[in-house]
Amino acid sequence: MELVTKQIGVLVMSYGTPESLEGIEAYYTHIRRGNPPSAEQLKELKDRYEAIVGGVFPLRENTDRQVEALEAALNRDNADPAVQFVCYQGLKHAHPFIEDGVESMMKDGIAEAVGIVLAPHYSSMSVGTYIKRAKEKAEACGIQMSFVESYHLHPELIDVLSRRVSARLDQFEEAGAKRSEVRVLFSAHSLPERILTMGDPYRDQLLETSAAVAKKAGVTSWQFTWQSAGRTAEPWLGPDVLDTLRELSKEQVEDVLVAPVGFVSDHLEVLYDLDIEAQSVAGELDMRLMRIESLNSDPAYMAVLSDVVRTRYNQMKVSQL
Ligand code: FEC
Repeated sequence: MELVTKQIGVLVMSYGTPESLEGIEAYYTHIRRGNPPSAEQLKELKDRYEAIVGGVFPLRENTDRQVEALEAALNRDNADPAVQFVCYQGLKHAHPFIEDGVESMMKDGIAEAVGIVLAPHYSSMSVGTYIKRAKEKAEACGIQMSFVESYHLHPELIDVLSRRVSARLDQFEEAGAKRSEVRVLFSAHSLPERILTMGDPYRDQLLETSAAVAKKAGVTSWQFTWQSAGRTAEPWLGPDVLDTLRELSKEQVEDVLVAPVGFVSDHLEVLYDLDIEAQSVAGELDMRLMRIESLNSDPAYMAVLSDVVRTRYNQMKVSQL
């Protein structure tokens, strides 16, 4: 058997979450670009974390599992026995930071790498900022790194999301609802409205994913809505999911399925903003609300990531010829 002659680094980037309740202040300060939150803001965020799972931070474990599963998938799918993929974690707002992941690569002697974010849609305010930081650090470390910018229409992503939607629609049917009368709400993290004047592809990519999933799952009654808008003075993209629920109630819609296609893990924005906050508004409106299961480390999602990383690596090799 041929020996591995080259290790390719894969920087797997994710949002990051605190390690404990005590770590929330530093985390929140980092999100706010070094400005500490007020006591009131801090308490409000702590309360949300405590509400989801008694102070446990599921995003950390989910990201750990995703990184491990991606490395296994990459090396299983890889046809070149001389190449081995090694994954490094790089978080946006927590340890190990993006820069730490790149530095670990350098210490391990990695010369070539691919970077990918655990978020399928590109915005200069989301994925773009991860890439900028990784690129700067990779240049300083002498690592040649190229990046996957988005994978929002990957056929296997559309496939696995549409299966998730269909599975929940089956449950609505079992509970006595008419499949065609369930309103499917595709959702994603809101961003400041100014991205629209910047020619940012974020909204269009999200609409494309939603339309493709709806088509594949045979859903005709759907719409897109935003969620989890930041608490800042400037306007954020809307309508927000809570307002959308109130509007749907006026239209006499009784059954709603939320598909947060902008997220790939169970974390605060799903487990609190949808499962607690939106669920409570739905309860007040006498609506039945369900959510599709998150992808987490589903092998189908790992296959999507493995495919786009290997494709990017092959393109990088070709450009070197
Ligand atoms: O479970 C967890 O611990 C972390 C959940 C979490 C995810 C997440 C994903 C995204 N965010 C995006 C943009 C922004 C912008 C601001 C902002 C603020 C917060 C705050 C918390 C938070 N985000 Fe987040 N985000 C998560 C958590 N996010 C907590 C601070 C309190 C609050 O506003 O709720 C505003 C920053 C500012 O103040 O200027 C902008 C985007 C995503 C999805 C893409 C990605 O994963 O990177 C975009 C998960």
